[in-house]
Amino acid sequence: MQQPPRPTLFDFHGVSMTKHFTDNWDNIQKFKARPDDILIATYPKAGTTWVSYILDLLYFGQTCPERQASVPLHERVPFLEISTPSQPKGKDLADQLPTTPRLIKTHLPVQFIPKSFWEQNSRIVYVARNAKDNAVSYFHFGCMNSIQPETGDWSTFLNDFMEAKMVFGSWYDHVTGWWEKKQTYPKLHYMLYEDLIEDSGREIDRLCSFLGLSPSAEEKERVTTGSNFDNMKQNKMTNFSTVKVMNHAVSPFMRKGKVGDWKNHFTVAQNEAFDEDYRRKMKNPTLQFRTEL
Ligand code: PPS
Repeated sequence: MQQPPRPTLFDFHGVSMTKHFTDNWDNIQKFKARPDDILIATYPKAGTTWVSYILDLLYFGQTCPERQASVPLHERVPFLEISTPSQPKGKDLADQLPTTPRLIKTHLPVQFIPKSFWEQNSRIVYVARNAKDNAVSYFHFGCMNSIQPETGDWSTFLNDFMEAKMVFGSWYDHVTGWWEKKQTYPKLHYMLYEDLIEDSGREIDRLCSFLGLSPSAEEKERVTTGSNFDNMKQNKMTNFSTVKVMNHAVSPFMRKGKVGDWKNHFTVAQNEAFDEDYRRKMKNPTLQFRTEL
C-alpha cells in the first residue's frame, strides 16, 4: 500500500516536532486531567509500552479481562498528543476512556504538559532509558514507522540525535527536565528501563508502592509474566501489529528489548564522540544511566 510522504521536523517553541503531535495543540493544552489519572511520560523508545502494560495489568488485568483480549493497548492507554489522519486523536480517546483510573501516554517534554495535570496533582510515571540504546531503538522505529521523519542512515541519525533533531527534541533535555521536576513534584515516579530489565519484580514493587497498590503474590506474578518481552511480542494487543503506519517486516516494534544493543551499532569513533558530547550536555551528577548490566 502507498504510504503518504514522511513528515518533516520544525521548531516548535524550541523543540523539534512534526505536525502529527502539534496539529491538535490547543485542545491538548486544554485537556482536563483528573486527580486519579496516571500519566506515563517518556522520551520515545524508553519503555513506554512496557510500563503502560504493567500499569494496565495492575489495574485492569483481573477486572476487565475482555478489554485486555480485544482492545489494543494503544487504545486502552491513549497517546495524548497524537493527531494523524489514519486514527482517532489521542486527546479524544483519552476524554472517552471509560476506566478509572485513566492511563494516558505522552512523549511531551515537561514544559509542554497540559497544566491541568499539575493543578489536579495527578500521578505521573516517567520512564527513561540510556541514551545509546534509546537512540538505536529510535532509529529502527524511524525506519519502520511512516509517520516518523526520514531517518537517513545510522550515522546521520546518530548525529541528528545528538543535535536534538528528533521528534520530541533533545533526549538530554527531556530526561533532565523531568528529573528536575521530580525534585518539586512528589507525585512523579522516575523509572529507568535498565532497572526494569535487571529486576522487573523489584521495579513493579516500587511502582506499586508509589501507586498505593498491594497486589497479592499471584497477581504480581501474573503482571510480571504477562509483561515480559516474549509474551508482549506474541500478544497482538501489545505488539502494535494492528497499526497500519508500522511495517514490522522492516523492524518489529518489539525488536530486541535489551540493554547494550548499542554495541552492535556504534563504531568506536561514534562512541568516543558521543561520550564526549554526552559529558558536555549531562551536567547533573545525580542523574546516572547504565549502558550495560
Ligand atoms: S514508543 O514507540 O515510544 O511508545 O516505544 P517504547 O514502548 O517507549 O519503547 C519500545 C522499546 O521498548 C522495548 N520493550 C521492551 N523491552 C523489554 N521488555 C518488554 N516487555 C518490552 N516492551 C517493549 C521494545 O522492544 C523497544 O526497544 P528495542 O530496543 O527497540 O527493542
